[in-house]
Amino acid sequence: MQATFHAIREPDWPEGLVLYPGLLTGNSCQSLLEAVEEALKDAPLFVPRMPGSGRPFSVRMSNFGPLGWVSDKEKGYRYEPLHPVTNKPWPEMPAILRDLWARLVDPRLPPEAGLINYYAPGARMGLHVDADEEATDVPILSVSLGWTARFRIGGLRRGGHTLSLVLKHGDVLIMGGTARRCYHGIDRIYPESGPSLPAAIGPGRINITLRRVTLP
Ligand code: MD6
Ligand code: FE
Repeated sequence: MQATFHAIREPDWPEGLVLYPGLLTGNSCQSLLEAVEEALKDAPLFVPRMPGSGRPFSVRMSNFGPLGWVSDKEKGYRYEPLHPVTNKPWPEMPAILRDLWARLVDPRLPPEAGLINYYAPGARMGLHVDADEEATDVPILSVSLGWTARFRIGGLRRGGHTLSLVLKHGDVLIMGGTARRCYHGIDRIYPESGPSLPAAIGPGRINITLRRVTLP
């Protein structure tokens, strides 16, 4: 797993933002994509919707772990123990993700949600802050797979200075400290810029974010 265990932090990045380029080897990425493919058989991708307007996200989602992030028109952003369509518990968190979290975030406080985002060609994600967790100070760990994305991150308020980062297949990004509370999103994904996802998923990008939701 640690082919290039090299943490990047830059002076102009928000404090607590750390990138590990290519931390997951090709084999780990392949096993993880197989685990995603298996999980999606049981917990298919759903279309999240904006609270109030009911406008669909362009990204489709599923989750690993005891809690999953969901959003719909009526009840908005929240964590739920059951899939919104199948009403079944989410698939178990793969060991590879639990191990990554134990190494990079906290070996004593396991992640409860592993949000799977699937970006088909053209999908993007608007600037947002992840604030639906009680454990607001625990870092979020993100893994990118498939096509490359341009990730944008700003400050604590909307409308300020932002910078962009390229996230590739096998990259791991940690958002802790100040970065945990910064606006961020995905501007775009670059077609054919990385390994193909399994045919059962489709072309594009998978991002998995591991989150601690409840306080111990
Ligand atoms: C994505 N990531 O990479 C979207 N959030 O597709 C996120 O929204 C994100 O990468 C919190 C922490 C890390 C992230
Ligand atoms: Fe986020």
